[in-house]
Amino acid sequence: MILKVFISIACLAVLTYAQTTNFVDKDSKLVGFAEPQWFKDNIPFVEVPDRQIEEVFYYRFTSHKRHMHYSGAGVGYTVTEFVHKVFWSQKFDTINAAAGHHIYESRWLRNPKYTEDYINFWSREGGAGNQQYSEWIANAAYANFLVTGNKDFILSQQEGLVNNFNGWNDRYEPTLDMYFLSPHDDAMEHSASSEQTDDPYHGGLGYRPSFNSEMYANAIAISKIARLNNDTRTAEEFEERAAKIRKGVLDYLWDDERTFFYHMFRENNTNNELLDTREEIGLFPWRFGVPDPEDPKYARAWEHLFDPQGFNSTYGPTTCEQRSPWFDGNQTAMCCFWNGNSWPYSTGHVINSLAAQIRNYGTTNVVNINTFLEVLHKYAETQFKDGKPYVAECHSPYRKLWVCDSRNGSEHYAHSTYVDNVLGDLLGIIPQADNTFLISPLIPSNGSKYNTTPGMKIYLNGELVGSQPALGEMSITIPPPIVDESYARKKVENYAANLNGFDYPMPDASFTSIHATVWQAVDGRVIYDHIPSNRWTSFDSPNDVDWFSVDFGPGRVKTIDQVTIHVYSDAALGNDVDCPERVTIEVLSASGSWEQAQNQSSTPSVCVPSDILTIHFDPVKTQKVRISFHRNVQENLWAGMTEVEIWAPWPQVDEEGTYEAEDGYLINAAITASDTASGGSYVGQIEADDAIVEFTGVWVEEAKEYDVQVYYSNGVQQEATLNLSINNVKTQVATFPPTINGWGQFDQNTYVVLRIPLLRGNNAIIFKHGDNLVELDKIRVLV
Ligand SMILES: [Ca+2]
Ligand SMILES: [Ca+2]
Repeated sequence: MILKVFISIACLAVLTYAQTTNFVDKDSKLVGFAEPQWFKDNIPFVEVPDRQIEEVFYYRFTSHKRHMHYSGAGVGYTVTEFVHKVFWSQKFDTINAAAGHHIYESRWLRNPKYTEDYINFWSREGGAGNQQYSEWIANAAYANFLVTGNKDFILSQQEGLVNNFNGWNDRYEPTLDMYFLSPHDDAMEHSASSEQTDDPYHGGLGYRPSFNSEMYANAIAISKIARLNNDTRTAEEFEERAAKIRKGVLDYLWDDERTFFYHMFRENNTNNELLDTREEIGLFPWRFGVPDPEDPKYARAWEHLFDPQGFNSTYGPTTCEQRSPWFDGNQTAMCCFWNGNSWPYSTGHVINSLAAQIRNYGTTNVVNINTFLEVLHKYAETQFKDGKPYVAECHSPYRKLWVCDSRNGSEHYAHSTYVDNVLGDLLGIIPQADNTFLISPLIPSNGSKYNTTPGMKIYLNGELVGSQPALGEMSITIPPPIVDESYARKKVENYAANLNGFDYPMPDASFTSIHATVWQAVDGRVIYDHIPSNRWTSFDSPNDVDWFSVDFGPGRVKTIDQVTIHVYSDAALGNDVDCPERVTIEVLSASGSWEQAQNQSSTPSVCVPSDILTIHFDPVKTQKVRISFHRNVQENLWAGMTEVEIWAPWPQVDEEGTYEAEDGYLINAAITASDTASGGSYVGQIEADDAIVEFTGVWVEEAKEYDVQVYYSNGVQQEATLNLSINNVKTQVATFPPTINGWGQFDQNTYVVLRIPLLRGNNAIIFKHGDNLVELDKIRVLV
């Protein structure tokens, strides 16, 4: 194979929509894709002779996109695991179990906002969700920095990442220098290490090679970030912590006789005996650099990956070795058996580890480029269903069958790495902290393509900048990253999104099909599939024109100039929803009547099914927007959309540093109109114990303490308090004396000043219910 690397495409270190070098016919790779332009704007394009590896590569960007979840103005994007909310998910429907996988996949997208919003979420807003399951978020955040080169951003995340790390302190055993948790909390319910306990679903507490390697990697990442921050004290502290964890794993979890890393029970195990079964998690440590490269004994573990009695099966590694009495290769339960099934979550890790073995430890009698390709190919081949690329929760090791594959639930499941296996492992793009581009492909040296001489060539923005006759490691100097300093600052946000499914922004429609809901059109998810379903449609409506409206909230008037519709169509499937004939926008005027928005035009001019339709109009101030869908009556088709977005400047305030309470993320608190309130409304009824008013996206350039004015009312002659959480890092209690004007009344002189430590970038200031009642109008950060 001749390898050409197209730097402007492959090296996303350049945070700009730079000139690109095009060898790949992009359109041919995107046939049948919804929103093809998004992929052209965001993904690297590759060609791989292995058809399945390539098909799954492009598919996995579509599956990732389905799970990119716009979570609210000021928050931006998070990533979900399931296509719909599940009861055990945490804030903004997130689950941290695969957050590391999500970031490793997402780091290859050209627009850095998606990944940086998500990292910022975990480091400042995730809260208790950060310790719901084992995680390698700090490691992944640093890996993202290596791709983007955005140093300011990663430095700003240090305190939050340290806070997350310390959130695990109560699960650290100092006599062993290792962390413990149950298999369940390591994302593995029924498994060889849990079936042997009194609680086969969760399993007992234990020391696991997976989680401890992840915590080692998190500590290393924090130490590297601290070094970049010139914070020697933190760097040394985390280097020391990392060294201890690593020693713990090597001293206690490795078995010289059985040549593998094992789970070790914490309870009733005075002799520190290791599990009787090899589990796939024992192959995770290599990708995180835990085994000692000087000691050849560790490489023997790889023999078990290729052993038919070990992990080797038709559709990828089994979750535990097949010779184990706990192994079950014929599991048919839809959920939660990790004692046999092939599991993308683990396979992605194992392929990362296999590539790390070849690059950092060396080839062995069983590990080489050819066996690496076999394992990667098998992983790609596994990700098909009915002849099309597909991923769900778990796959049979022997049969062409997705075992855990719930309808309208685990389709396109976002719980694993694959894109990173292709770009980072197979093609060997190894992002560097400095301005070099390092590539070290794991590709056999044969084949021909591109009408050129054999070997490896690197093109940078159209120019040949590196060439060598054979495949192998190659490094070139690249220009420094062009980082838009203000990029991550929230300047334009979507005012329509409401992932809670209640209160404001509130959707409504003149008619809604029984197969759809209005809420799914504002839930931040863009999913064009028939199943999983995520849409509003007017299917079966008796009307020729149906409207869909979005109400920002009582008194909450915003200046807007566009509406973006993600057009749903199932006409190609023989169903009856397709592009409307025409879409018009009306806005609610100050006098309460509906008026046409002025000078409406659409991009594109003609609606394209399963794509974006944007309606532009003259800027107008309104509290409520109505979209009229003129359906295609002639062909008897109805209208539909998977999402509507109203992007507009954010925040809309007169003074720099001001954020309206009604613009925040609210739980059990009510937006209320008031003539005296800033922005036309305030937030009251902060009464329930779980009530929160979160000011999102509060931007400061510099990490330090700020005076923050909080404009409020307290209508009774009694002091009130609210409990503050600042970025989930710091907490304090704020006291609000009675106000003279009474409830719902505000003025420029009635505020308290809080001294609040803020971090560089987007901050989350969360007010929670305290004693008595307070109504909040706005805050102003004095810069
Ligand atoms: Ca949606
Ligand atoms: Ca207000």
